[in-house]
Amino acid sequence: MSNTTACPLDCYDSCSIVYEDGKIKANKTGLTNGFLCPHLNHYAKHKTITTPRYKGVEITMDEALLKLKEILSSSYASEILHYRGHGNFALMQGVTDYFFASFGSYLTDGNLCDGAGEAGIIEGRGSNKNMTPQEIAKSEVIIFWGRNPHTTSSHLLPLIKDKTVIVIDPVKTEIAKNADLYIQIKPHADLYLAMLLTRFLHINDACDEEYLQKYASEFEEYYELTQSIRIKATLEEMDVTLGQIGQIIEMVENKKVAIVCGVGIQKYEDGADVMRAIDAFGVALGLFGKEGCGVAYLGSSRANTTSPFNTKSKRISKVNTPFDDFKTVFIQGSNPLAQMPNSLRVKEVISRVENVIYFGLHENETSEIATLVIPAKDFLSKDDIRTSYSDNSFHIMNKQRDSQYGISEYDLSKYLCEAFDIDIKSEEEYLNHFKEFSIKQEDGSFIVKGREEQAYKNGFDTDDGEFLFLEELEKIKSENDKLHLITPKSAKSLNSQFSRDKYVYLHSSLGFLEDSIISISSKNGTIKLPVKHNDNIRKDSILIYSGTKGVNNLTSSKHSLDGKNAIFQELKVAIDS
Ligand SMILES: Nc1nc2c(c(=O)[nH]1)N[C@H]1C(S)=C(S)[C@@H](COP(=O)(O)OP(=O)(O)OC[C@H]3O[C@@H](n4cnc5c(=O)[nH]c(N)nc54)[C@H](O)[C@@H]3O)O[C@H]1N2
Ligand SMILES: Nc1nc2c(c(=O)[nH]1)N[C@H]1C(S)=C(S)[C@@H](COP(=O)(O)OP(=O)(O)OC[C@H]3O[C@@H](n4cnc5c(=O)[nH]c(N)nc54)[C@H](O)[C@@H]3O)O[C@H]1N2
Ligand code: SF4
Ligand SMILES: [Mo]
Repeated sequence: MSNTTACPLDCYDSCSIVYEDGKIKANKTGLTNGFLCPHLNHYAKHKTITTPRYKGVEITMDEALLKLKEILSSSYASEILHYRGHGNFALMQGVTDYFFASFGSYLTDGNLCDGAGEAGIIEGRGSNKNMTPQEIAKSEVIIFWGRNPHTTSSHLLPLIKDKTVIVIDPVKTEIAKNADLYIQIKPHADLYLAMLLTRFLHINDACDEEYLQKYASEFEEYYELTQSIRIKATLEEMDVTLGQIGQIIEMVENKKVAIVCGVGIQKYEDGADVMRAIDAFGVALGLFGKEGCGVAYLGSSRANTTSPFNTKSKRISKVNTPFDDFKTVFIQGSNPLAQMPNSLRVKEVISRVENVIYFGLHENETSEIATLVIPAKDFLSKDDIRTSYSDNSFHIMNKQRDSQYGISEYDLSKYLCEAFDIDIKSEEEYLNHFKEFSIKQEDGSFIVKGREEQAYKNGFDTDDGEFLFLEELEKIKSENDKLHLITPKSAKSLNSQFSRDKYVYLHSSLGFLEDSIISISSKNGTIKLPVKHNDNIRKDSILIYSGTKGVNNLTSSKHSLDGKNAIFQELKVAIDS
C-alpha cells in the first residue's frame, strides 16, 4: 500500500501527504514543500462521529442503511433532494450524485463560494483557466486583491519572497502589513478601482497596445465606460487616493504582474462584474498568456476532466433552497444550517422536512437536527483522487488504514444502487476513469493532462478569441448609515469544520468594550457575540469569520446577478445599542 495521499479539504493548496507511523506528514515535494496547515497538523484532534443514529438513538451501520432505504422507498423520487457541499473536495464524492440522479431525485444548482467571480471570468474570457502558483512564482509584482494568503493559501508565501507586493483589502491582513503598497479600500468598491486603474493606465499610455489590438479590440468602448465614472466622488466613495492609483500604475508598468484574487471581492450581487473589471485591467496590461503574468482566482478543479457519474437531473438552488418542497433531504459533506446564507430561513424551511439525513464527519448544527445521521469515513480510510483548482496537480489519494467507523461515499452509493436496481460500476473503474486524466512527471508526481502552464497564449476562449469587456454598470443600492459585514475565512477552521471562531471583531474606536456581548442585526436576523478589538479593520465595517455560529443569520439568500452565487457581504448591519 502506497503511503501517499492528499489533503481532501476545500483549499487552494491541495497538499500532498505522507502517512507514516499513524501520522499525517507533509510531503517534501512540490507546492507542499514539507509543511501543512493547522487543519491537517491537528486533524486527529477533531472528534468525528463514530455511530449512526436515528431520531437521536444510536444504531448500527446496517440498521442505518436499512433505514435510509426505507426512507427513500417511502418518498417519491421527486420528493427527494440531494444537497452536497465541499467538506471533502475529492472526486469520488460525486458518486452519490450518480445514485440520486439515476433515482430521479433533485440535485442542486448554484454556489456558496466562487460562482459570481467565475461567471465574470467566463463572460470575459470564455472559460475559467487559472494562473497557477508555479506561474505566480515567476512574476515580479503581485497584487493580492481580496485574497488572504496567510490564512487560505499559505503555500504561496515561500514563492513570493523578494517580490513587490501590493494588497487591496478592507482588512489589514498579514500580507498587507508587509506589503510594498497597501490600499485599505472600502468594501465593495473594487469594481470602480479596477475601472479607474484601467482608465489611468490608458491616460498614461501604459496599456499594452499591441496586445489590445490583437485580443481586445473593443477596448476603446470599454475605456469610454470607464470615463463615465466621476473621479473625485468615486475616489472618496472608495476611500482611495489618486496618488495610490498612480503608485499602482508605476509599480506594475512593464513588469511581470500576477493579480491574485480571492472570493472576498465577489460576495456581492455584482460580484461577476467586479471580477470582470479586474480581468479587464489585466487585459489592458497584456498579462494573459505570458510567463509570470496573469490573473489568478479559484479556477476549476474539474478542468480537463470529465465525470463518469451521469448526473443529469432536475436541480434547484443551492443558495435559496426551498427545502420544504421536499419530504426527504440528503445532506452530504455540508453544514447548510450554518454555512448557507440566511440561516434563520434555512432553519425554518428545513424544520418542515420529514426526513433530514446528514452524511458527514463532524457533529454540527445540521447533524443536530437530522433525523438520520450516517458517519462518513475520513479521507485516510478510503481511496480517492484529488485535482486542484489552483494548480495543475493530480493526486492519487491512497487509502491509508482500515477504519471500523463510517461508510465511504462509494460504498453507500453501491448499497443504494443495489437496493434500487440501478447499475453501478466498481470503485476501481471509477478511479481508473479519473486516472486517465493524469500524466506522470519526471519527479514521479502527477499533473492533469492538457492543462496549460500559461493559459490564453493564443487569445481567449470566446467566439472570436477576443476578451469581452463589461458594457454597462449595474446600479447597486446600499444603506449608507450601516456597517459593512466582512465575513472571511478563519485560520483555525475550514468554514464550519475544526475550531470555529466565536467573536465579532471591530475597531476599538467604535467604543464597545472587549468581551462585552453586543447584538448585531441586519434585515434578515440578529446575532449576539462577544467583542474583540482589531484596529486592522475599517471603522465602517465589522468582521465575523465564516464558521462562527449564527453569522449567517445576518446574510441574504438572494443570488448574485450572474453565477447563481451566494452574496454573503451584500447586506449591511447595525449594532443594536
Ligand atoms: N484556513 C482556511 N482556509 C480556507 C478556508 C477556511 O475556511 N479556512 N476556506 C476555503 C474556501 S471554501 C475558500 S472559497 C477559500 C477562500 O479564500 P480567500 O479568497 O482568501 O477567502 P476570504 O477570507 O473569504 O477572503 C479573502 C479576503 O478578501 C477580503 N475582502 C472582503 N471583502 C472585500 C472587498 O469588498 N474587497 C476586497 N478587495 N477584499 C475584500 C477579506 O478581508 C479577506 O482578507 O479559502 C479556502 N481556504
Ligand atoms: N458567513 C459566511 N458563510 C460562508 C462563507 C463565508 O466566507 N462566510 N463561505 C462560503 C463558502 S466559500 C463555502 S465553500 C461554504 C462551505 O460550506 P459547507 O460546504 O457546508 O462546508 P463546511 O462548513 O466545511 O462543512 C463541511 C461538512 O463536510 C463534512 N465532511 C468532511 N469530510 C467529509 C467526507 O469525506 N465525507 C462526507 N460525507 N462528509 C465530509 C464535515 O463533517 C462537515 O459537516 O460556506 C459558505 N458560507
Ligand atoms: S487545508 Fe490546504 S494548506 Fe492545509 S493541508 Fe489541506 S491543502 Fe494544505
Ligand atoms: Mo469556498
